[in-house]
Amino acid sequence: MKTTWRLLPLLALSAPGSAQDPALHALEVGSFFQGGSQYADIWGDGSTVYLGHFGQSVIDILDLSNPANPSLVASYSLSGANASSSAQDVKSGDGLLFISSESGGIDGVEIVDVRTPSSPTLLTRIDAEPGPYEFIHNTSYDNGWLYLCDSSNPSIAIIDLRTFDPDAAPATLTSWAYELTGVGGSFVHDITVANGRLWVSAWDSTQVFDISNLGSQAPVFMGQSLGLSAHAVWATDDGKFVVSTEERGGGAIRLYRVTDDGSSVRFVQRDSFASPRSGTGSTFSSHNPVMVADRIYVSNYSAGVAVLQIDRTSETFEVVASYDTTTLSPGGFAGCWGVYPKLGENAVVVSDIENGLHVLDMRALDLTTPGGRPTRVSPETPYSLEVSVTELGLTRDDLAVTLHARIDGGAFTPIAMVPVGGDFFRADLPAVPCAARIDYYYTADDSLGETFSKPAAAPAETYSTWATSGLTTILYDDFESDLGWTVTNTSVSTGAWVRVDPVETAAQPGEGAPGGAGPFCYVTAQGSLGGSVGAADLDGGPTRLTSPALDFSDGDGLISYSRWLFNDDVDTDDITVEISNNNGASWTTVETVQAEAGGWIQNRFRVSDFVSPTAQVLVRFSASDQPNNSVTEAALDEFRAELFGCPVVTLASVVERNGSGTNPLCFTSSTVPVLGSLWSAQVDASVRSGADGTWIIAFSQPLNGLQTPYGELLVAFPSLGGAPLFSTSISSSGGLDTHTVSIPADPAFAGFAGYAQGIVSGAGLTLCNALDLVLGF
Ligand SMILES: [Ca+2]
Ligand SMILES: [Ca+2]
Ligand SMILES: [Ca+2]
Ligand SMILES: [Ca+2]
Repeated sequence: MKTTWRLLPLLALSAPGSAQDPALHALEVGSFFQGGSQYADIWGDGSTVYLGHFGQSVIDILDLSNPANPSLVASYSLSGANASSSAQDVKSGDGLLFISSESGGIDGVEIVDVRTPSSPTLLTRIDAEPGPYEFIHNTSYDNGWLYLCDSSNPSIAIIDLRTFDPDAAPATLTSWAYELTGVGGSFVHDITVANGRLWVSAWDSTQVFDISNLGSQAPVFMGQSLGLSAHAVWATDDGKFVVSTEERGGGAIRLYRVTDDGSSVRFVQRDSFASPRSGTGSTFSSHNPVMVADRIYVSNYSAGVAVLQIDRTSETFEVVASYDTTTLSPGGFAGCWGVYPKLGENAVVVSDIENGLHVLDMRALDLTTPGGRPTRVSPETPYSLEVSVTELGLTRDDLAVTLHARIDGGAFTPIAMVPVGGDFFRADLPAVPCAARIDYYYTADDSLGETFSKPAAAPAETYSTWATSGLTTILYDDFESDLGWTVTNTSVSTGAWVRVDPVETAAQPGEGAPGGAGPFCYVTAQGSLGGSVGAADLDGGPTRLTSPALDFSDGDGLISYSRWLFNDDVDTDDITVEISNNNGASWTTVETVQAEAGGWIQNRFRVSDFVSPTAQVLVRFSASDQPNNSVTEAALDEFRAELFGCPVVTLASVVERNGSGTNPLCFTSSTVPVLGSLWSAQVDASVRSGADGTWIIAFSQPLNGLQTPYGELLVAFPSLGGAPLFSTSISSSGGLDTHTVSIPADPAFAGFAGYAQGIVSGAGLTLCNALDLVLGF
């Protein structure tokens, strides 16, 4: 059964028993299948597709001028020494087709002239035998250089084809310009070229060599990261991000950020994607990636093809499109073998072992936030956000780019974004009170009404920011020293949390999370140099790592950390993150992390979203391999607990005070002294016969209990310790006199206290009650 996202209701009616995932932003527009064959790798050039056969020495050459109707123009069969090989991997360039012919015994590469695709002609056989190149499983061709990797030896051969003339080609080639040996400890499975670097999947590691001066200088090793069945590798054009697929039970695709100083390359793993999390079309492994800009098209056997987009802000990736090519259930080498997206988003070609070529329309709108995303925004202030919406074959509707925001978990409000030039659109997040949380996401429609979101899984996933005028650190721990964390273990045979400068294994990071100054972090048992991946992983559990007490008695705040989970068989092993506000008497779950193949991922949350802030907040991290049947590694670094900086808002107030109660109540106010306002108060002259004036006097100190001939004095004259603040007077005719006082607009006066007393004069004085004032908002 084939279906698409546009037919989702039909799928829902007919889905029982199907093992095919619903499609996401993908529509099958064409296909090609001839019975009696199994298919393998796929490549393309212009409007030509090369489709390899698995277990046969045949390459189908198809014309894709009409993506809806791929037509077979030729089938090229290897002959002679390669006639019984498996022509399963294929690359092309400069009118040449490079066919790897891996089989048991006679192997090599054929260079085929495909300048006229309908009449492929053998030019040259690269005879890789005898010699170190027993099995050529893959090639890579770049700028006249052909790279061969040997899937039975840790070696790479590089052949100079810069002057190769298809009109005067040699029948055989038996020498190479460069030979790399000892590339990893087992064999080399795949190679790609980007940014002057050769990226190598050496099965036990992903390695990189400098090939920027290949004309005059042999490749130079620059760095590596350990892997577990590292199968295929691809780098972004700028060489800043690299993905590696691992072909094994639970095989995943890993994302690395790499730093390249020209002489060495350092890998930091930032994310991973294990395709079983995609749903019904789960698979035993990822397979082959191909990148276009920051989009990774990756085949995943029985889960079909997925497109992951790198988010450079968080250095993570997410699934933005997918198409399941098979109804087969998980179970080994079945389903989607390869994908080639470089013929255009409207004709992404995908090979499926059992059912051949699928042509997919994967045109899209590409939403990114190159300006970043704020951790915090100022309270009571709108915050301007920008999103970039790039057209990948579709036409953007400029009137349908929307920011969706909600405050403290309420309903999402759509806010229209306005174009501000280029592909950018802008809108303001709403002004919110201090300590509020804003969740938000973006959507953009194409001209036909299909909606694309960022994050892609919105609104189930959103971005968050918090309103605060500052953050005060309660605890920052990069684990370079012991700041009082405790470890407790239940049924742990190996793999208890330990704070170390970690030794890299294929499952455990070799250094702490990005951001810290030093290398230390917590891991589940230290690895040993050269040790096996399972020698010092977690067995049993949980092992629990609990923070020291975090004092949130001054209010709400944020907790953030970077965590790592590797679980080779993608079972229920996890890290559970919990928070307590009663010193550990009870716990509330913050997140449960599963199905990761490593990567430093940062999480940040607001304390009050889980518990009321107190002086006894604890956070704990529990990791398990339970039952003990997996290579499981957890790690923790860059822990931070921070208080919101919310200014105390002082409200203006007036409180009546009358000492011993002997004075008449003749001084009142119905307003409060708000900064920047006119405060008004009334003095009632009728309490004294013959009154001719009313007064208000105000000092910085109150006074109680001093009786005078005029009544009880309730404010402190300077001789009694107070400072004069203001006084007013009105000539009275004996009624109720209204006095007004201008209150400064300066916020520095917020909280300022004054003590005022009313007085009626006329042949003597009558002291009224006092009013105690606090200036404020
Ligand atoms: Ca650290
Ligand atoms: Ca370990
Ligand atoms: Ca284990
Ligand atoms: Ca397990």
